[in-house]
Formats: sequence, structure tokens, C-alpha cells
Amino acid sequence: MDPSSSDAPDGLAPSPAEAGVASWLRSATRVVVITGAGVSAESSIPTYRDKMEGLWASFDFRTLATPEAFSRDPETVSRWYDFRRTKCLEAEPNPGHIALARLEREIESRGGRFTLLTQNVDRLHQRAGSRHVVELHGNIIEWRCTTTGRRVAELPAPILEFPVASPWGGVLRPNVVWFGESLPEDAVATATRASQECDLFLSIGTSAVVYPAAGFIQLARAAGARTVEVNRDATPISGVVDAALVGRSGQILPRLVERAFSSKG
Ligand code: BV8
Repeated sequence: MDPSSSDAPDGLAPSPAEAGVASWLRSATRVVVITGAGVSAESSIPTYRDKMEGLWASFDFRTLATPEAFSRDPETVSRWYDFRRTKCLEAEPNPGHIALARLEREIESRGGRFTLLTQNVDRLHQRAGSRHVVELHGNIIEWRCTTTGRRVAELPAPILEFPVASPWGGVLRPNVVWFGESLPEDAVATATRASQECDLFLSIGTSAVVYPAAGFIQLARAAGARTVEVNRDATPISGVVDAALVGRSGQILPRLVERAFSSKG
């Protein structure tokens, strides 16, 4: 199926490409979805591509999201993560998150398997009701002790000093995976197995350039799964997926799931 703009004529009825993907969703029994910042962008959380603003305008996230940056300047890195954590807590799940939670229920109610892999650290999928979420890059809500590895579910409010002192000595760090850090072994194992066994793999709102997360779609393709991309801009996988739906995740996802599973069929 050719890549096509998914701008449905009246904004409501799905385009032919969307109708095709909706039929794939209806017949799939083992579905994997991977999401990126383009899903949370619909909840006004800036993506990693977006230029950072205000206090952080002079920073590039890749220079802050590393263990080296944290050991070099724990105060600045902790302040940045606390700023982002607060934004995530203030954000609300959007129609795209809600559609993915419905998709999980629809697939599982038919006896199918559904796995949601996310690169996002904001936990909005869980707040939207998604249950089988694999956090490939951890989450920004929990922080953990750099001395004991023990986690804290939330930070003291207000934080009086950065870096944040740990109750167990030393300091706390966000429970995310930084560049140069390995992904959680259980997350990689679950993602690998689900990708190798699925019959439909959807990549949504991600630039598909950060590995090993960007590699799971290749496992799915190699295993014969149909692949779909839903993204605002072209990415390195746009030309190889079976269907590339171009547009906003918060608009396309609800249309897809409604078309696939509404009683009207
Ligand atoms: C690792 C948490 C082993 C922190 C993040 C090959 C194999 C293995 C590793 C590598 C490799 N090649 C290079 C590496 C190293 C590196 C890497 O991939 N680098 C890249 C830059 C080339 N990978 C790693 O370091 C990983 N670790 O491999 O361990 C190891 C160990 C030691 C040494 C080497 C290897 C760890 C990577 C995880 C880093 N942590 N996040 C935090 O959040 O602060 S990454 C972070 O950036 C995200 O989690 C995400 O993964 C990535 C950004 O990607 P997106 O989510 O896609 O967001 P982005 O802004 O880029 O794009 C948004 C997209 O949405 C756009 O396409 C846009 O068009 C679209 N969009 C926007 N709005 C909308 C929309 N679409 C729809 N609707 C909209 N409204």
C-alpha cells in the first residue's frame, strides 16, 4: 500500500489508506505498537526534535540525557529532569493515548495479544488505561537512588536543593535510560519476543533513529508481520513500511480504531 496522506477528506471519515489499516487491525491477532514523542506531543509535551525553550533553549537534549552529563553537572541535569517531570505530571492523556488503550482492549477481547512498546517516559499511556506497556527507556516520574538503586515513586515537593538528596545517602537520578546506558533486560526481551511473533507492527510518532528501539520493527518485518507507520513527518522507515499514514497521531489513531471496531464496521 502506497504511503499516503491520511488527511481524511472531511477530517472524520478515514482515507482509503486508513480504511485498509483498519481492516488489518480488525483481522490481526498479535499486535505490537511502538510509540515515540509524537504521541505525547498531542498532550503538549515537546518532542526531542522540538527546539528547547526558555531556560533550556541553549541546551541540546542529547548533551543532557547522558550519565556523563549527570556526573559532570548533577544540579543542571536534575533541574532539567524535574522541569520535564512536572510538565509530564501536568499533562493529560490525549485521544491518541486513549485510542491505543481501546485498541489493547479490542484486540485482547477477541483473544489476541497486544504489546505497547514506548520510548516515552511520561507514563501517559498508563494514565490513559493501557495495561501492557513496556517502557523501553524507563520513566521520568520515578527517581532512583544512585547509591542503592532503590526507587522513589515521587520527589519531595517543593524540592529545596538540586541534586535531590537520596533518603539512603547520595543523590537521586531520574529512572530513565540515558544515551550510552543499556535498556532494561526484561523490556528488551519482551519487546524482542513480541516483535518476532506479531502479525501487525505499528510505529507511531517516532523519528525511528534511536536504537535498539528503532530496530524492533525490523524484527517484525523479518518475521513476516505487516508494518504501519503513523507519523507527522517522513522517517527512515516511511519508505519500507506496508502503509505510511501521514498526520497527527491524536487525529489518526481514534479514526483507525473507531473504523476497525465500531459496530458499523
Ligand atoms: C544502548 C530517555 C547499549 C531519556 C532516551 C545501535 C545499537 C545500539 C545502540 C546504538 C546504536 N547506534 C547508536 C547507538 C547509541 C544510542 C543511539 O541510538 N543514538 C542515536 C542518536 C543514533 N542508543 C543508546 O545509547 C541506547 N542504549 O544502546 O545501550 C549501549 C551501551 C553503551 C554504548 C553503546 C550502546 C539508549 C537510548 C535511549 C536514550 N534515552 N530517552 C530522556 O527522555 O531524557 S531517547 C529519547 O530520544 C526517546 O526515548 C526516543 O527514543 C528518542 C527520540 O525519539 P522520538 O521519541 O522518536 O522523538 P523525536 O522527537 O525524535 O521524534 C518525534 C517524531 O514524532 C518525529 O518524527 C515527528 O515527525 C513526529 N511527530 C511530532 N508531532 C507529531 C508527530 N507524529 C504524529 N503526531 C504528532 N502530533
